[in-house]
Amino acid sequence: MSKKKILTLVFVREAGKILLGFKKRGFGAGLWNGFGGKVEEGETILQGAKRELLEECGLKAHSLKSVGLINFEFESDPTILEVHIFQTSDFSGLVAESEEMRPRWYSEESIPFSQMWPDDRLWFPYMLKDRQFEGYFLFKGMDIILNHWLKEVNLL
Ligand code: 6U4
Ligand code: NA
Ligand code: NA
Repeated sequence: MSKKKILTLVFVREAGKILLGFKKRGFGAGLWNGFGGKVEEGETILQGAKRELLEECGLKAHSLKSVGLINFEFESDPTILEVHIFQTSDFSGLVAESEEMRPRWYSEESIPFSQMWPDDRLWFPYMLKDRQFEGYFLFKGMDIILNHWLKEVNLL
């Protein structure tokens, strides 16, 4: 039996720029990514996504658009990570560093893929074109993709 962990990942975009956070600790430390984490008991996926965004970078999203849904599996680990990816340009607040993340705006033309999860360079093109996708990645360690698929779909 494989267990599932439900996770969120939120990208804030404005005027050709995208907000990324440098993860300072925990899973994926040392990499740039969107903001997110585990959905907690008693909250919806959207509530979890908004909560993590606020906790990690100080911004309040008023609405979120679904971008993608990826299942990640790691060789020799039965846990599947189900990551729900969103984007928003509908937010308020001031960007603030947190214990977990050091935020920074990047131009969409200079996204630091060499310091991000290796799957990101494969699916970011969908997100940047406002297309929705579903996918699956099987990792060996944190660096090697053994298998994957990605396809464009319509999410709610
Ligand atoms: P704790 O420390 O337990 O509070 P929490 O913030 O709940 O952690 P965290 O930070 O471990 O959760 O969540 C992992 C984050 O990394 C989620 O936003 C999903 C994201 N993530 C995991 N694997 C990824 C991958 N291969 N590519 C990617 N993002 C990934 O782009
Ligand atoms: Na997190
Ligand atoms: Na969390």
